[in-house]
Formats: sequence, C-alpha cells, structure tokens
Amino acid sequence: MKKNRLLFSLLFSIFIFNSSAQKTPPLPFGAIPTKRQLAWHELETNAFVHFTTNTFTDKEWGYGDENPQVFNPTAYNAEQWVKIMKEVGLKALILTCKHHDGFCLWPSKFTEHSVKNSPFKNGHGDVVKDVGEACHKYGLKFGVYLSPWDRNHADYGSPGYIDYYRNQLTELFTNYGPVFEMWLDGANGGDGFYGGKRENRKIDGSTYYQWPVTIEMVRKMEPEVVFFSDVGPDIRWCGNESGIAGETNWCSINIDTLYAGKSGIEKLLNTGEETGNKWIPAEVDVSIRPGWFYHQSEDDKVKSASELFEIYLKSVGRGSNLLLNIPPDRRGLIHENDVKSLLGFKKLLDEAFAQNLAKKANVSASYYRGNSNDFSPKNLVDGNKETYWATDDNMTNANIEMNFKKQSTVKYIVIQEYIKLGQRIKSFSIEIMENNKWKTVANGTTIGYKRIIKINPVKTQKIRINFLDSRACPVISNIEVY
Ligand code: FUL
Repeated sequence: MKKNRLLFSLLFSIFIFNSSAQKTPPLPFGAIPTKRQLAWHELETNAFVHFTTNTFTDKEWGYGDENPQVFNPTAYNAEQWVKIMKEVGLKALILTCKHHDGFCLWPSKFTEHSVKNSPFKNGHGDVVKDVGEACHKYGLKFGVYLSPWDRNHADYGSPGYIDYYRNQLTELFTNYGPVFEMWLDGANGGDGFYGGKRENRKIDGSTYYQWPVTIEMVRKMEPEVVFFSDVGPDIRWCGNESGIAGETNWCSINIDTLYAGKSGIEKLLNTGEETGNKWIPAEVDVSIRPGWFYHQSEDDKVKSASELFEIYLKSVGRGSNLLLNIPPDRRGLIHENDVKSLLGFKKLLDEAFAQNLAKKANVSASYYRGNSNDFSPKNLVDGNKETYWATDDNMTNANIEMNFKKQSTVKYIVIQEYIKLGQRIKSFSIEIMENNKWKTVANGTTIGYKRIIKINPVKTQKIRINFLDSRACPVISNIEVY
C-alpha cells in the first residue's frame, strides 16, 4: 500500500513538473540578436545617399585627384531629400560622408580635401551637418559611411592613415551624432592619387585597418551604433547589389572575422547559416538608379515603383533591411524622376497592405504551449510584438488556422518570428480552403524577423499556415493577411 502511494506521488510530481515546464516561456535557441540589432531590425527600410565630387565629374569611383572646386550644387537643399524619404516611410538615412575619392562632405580639420575648399556656400558648407539636422527634424535616424579606402590620402597603406581615419571618426561621432549605423565599405580597388604618387597600393584588409580597436573606440563614443561590413560584426552584406536577400535567409552566420575582403563568400552572405554561432543579419543595399552616384544619362533608368516594390518583397519580405540608395543630382536635389518612383512605391505599399484580414479572423492552432493563454494563437493578431504563440519544446511541427467568416481575397501573408528567442523555422507551407478542400499555395524555408509571402490572389474563407520543420519549437509573434 505504502509502495503504491509512493509510486503515485512520484508519477503525480512528474506530471506536474512536465505540465508546468510547458507553461514557462521557451528558452532562447541558437544565436540571438543584441538590443541594438533588435532596434535595427525594426527600422526595415532605410535610405542610402551617395553624394561627392563624383556627382559633378560623372564618375562612380573618383581617383582622388578631383579638384574640390568641382563640388558646386546649384540649388542644394538637404531637407528636400529627407522630406521625401519621410513621406515614403523610410526610417533612417546613411550618408557617404567620404567615398573612395577621399573628398569629405564636412570641413574636416585633418584634410584640405573637403567642402571647405569648394565654392559650395563659399567654403562654409557642411553637408553632414545639414543632413544630420534634417534627419533630426523629420525623425529619421542618421548613419555614417566613411570609406576605409581613400584614394586621395598620401598615407593610405601606412599606419599613419589609420590615425587619420580614426581622427575623422572622432569628428563625425562627436560633432554629428547620434549615429545609428556605421557602414564599412569592403571595396579596396588598389590604384589612386595618394597625395600625388599615382600608384597601386594593396593592403591586407584583415589586418591593416585594425578594426577591433577602431570599433571599440567608436562604441565608447556611441554605444548603440551597429557596424555594417561584409561580415559584421553587427550587420552583414547580403552578397549582391541587386536588392535580393536569400529566399533562405538565416540571421546567423559563423564568419566572425571582421573585415573579410574575401571573394567567393557572396552566396554564404546571402543565405547565412542555420547553425551560425553569431547573429549577424543581412542588409540589402541597392540603388534606385544603375549607379550609386547621380548621372544625368541615367535619368530615364530610374527603377519604377513596381520594381522598388518587388525589391521590398525580396529584402524586407525575406527578413532583411532594405537600404535604398537615392543619390542627389548636381543641383543638390533628389531628381523629379526619382521622387515620382518613390511616391509610386509608397502608394503600392499602402495599397498592398491596406486591410489586415487577420485582425478580425478567428485564429486557432493545432496546439499551443502547455495550453496556456500566455502562448495562445490569439497573440498572433493582438498587435503586440512582445506576445507570441509557441508550442511545447519538443514540438517542431504545428499549424495555425485563420477563419475570415466571409470569403475574402488574399494576396500577401506576413509572418514574424519572435527573434529575441532566436530564429527557428526551417520550412513552412501555406494552404487555402477551396471548395471545401485544402490547397497548397506557397512553400517556404526561413522566416526570421519578417517574411512576406505573395501568392496569386485568391478568394477564400480559411487559410492554414503549416510550420513543417523548426530548429526548436516555433515562436511566432505576428501574422497578418492582406
Ligand atoms: C561599393 C562601393 O565601391 C560603391 O561605390 C558603393 O559605395 C557601394 C554601396 O559599395 O562597395
């Protein structure tokens, strides 16, 4: 009798232990984002601005011997740039404070090769200051591009240049902050003016710049800044400049050498790695024009509104951020053709994502964690990014059903993982109910911060999202249907 009671209480406590285990939140799985990376994810769409002497010499890469006198915008208005970006819904702007040619858009005291020796505002202009202030006024975050490769500087290639580069960073981060992102360009082309030597200079990108020291120095000035480079440390390149993140896109990757300068890793950068030990999400940088700088000859080659929308679906819609380059023209204004495309793009976004059917849908799940309301499928549509639906730890296959009460046309499905606990989903499918039968309309792999799936528009009353495989139990914070 006593023995039986012992057995019973043992079984009872195992039962209690098990069910309570499933009522606590899932533990983080794999690599997870830092606070500053989380803030970066939430920006989604940002602007890139390429502007320098190239704008006036009609080049993409200035040699470094350009006369500062060529920099002379005739109707310059940085507010016009930021205003249009705000209208389109872009959340931040990254400015080429110095491109490879070495010309500085602010009056740096460490070089003569800057706006101070140009006719622009009689040498009293400061584009970095104007853009920073306009961003502040319109509520956009401000970011800095300072090309490591400098084809103008006499010391490029020797240790003295590293001091110069760090001095400039100190100027930028102390006089123009706050800076949300620092963009470290991976290009190191070789030949240049170099103070008149006009020669080819090769550096070893992995050692020359001593990035860990520089980054620590900048972080002391700006703890929240994220660093972009080919391979991080905070944000990685997506491996191409055509606006396409990987259809499979893991935010994690194993490369943690800071400055690769390596070739042949584009594919890896595009997809990331499922088992990557570091959270380094991909950023998609692409220009609204064929070139990064303004060229009059490209006025009729501005990407159309629908091309921009497709890029949005392939970048933001695949869990990356979009960094869309919009280069000012020789007047110092965003050209009318670019403005037209941008406003058209905004219109397409507004139309596509106008009415979220999920908000009023009846949502159910094949199962939810410990049957606890804390993890109920209702959390998917409550508009609160901190709540989520999850399953028990060992359950890596589950589904969500949405019933719209009446037949509705569905074209886009938005899914967001709760990435604070890691990126988990490996494969999913979407079905719609047609003539009382489930029909598969989409298959996909990763989700991450955000996935937007476009399907052929279809009238239906019910959709089902099947999470077919996951590295650990699915943890989904948001689903929208349009
Ligand atoms: C590249 C540069 O060489 C281009 O000129 C441009 O700035 C692009 C964003 O990055 O590496």
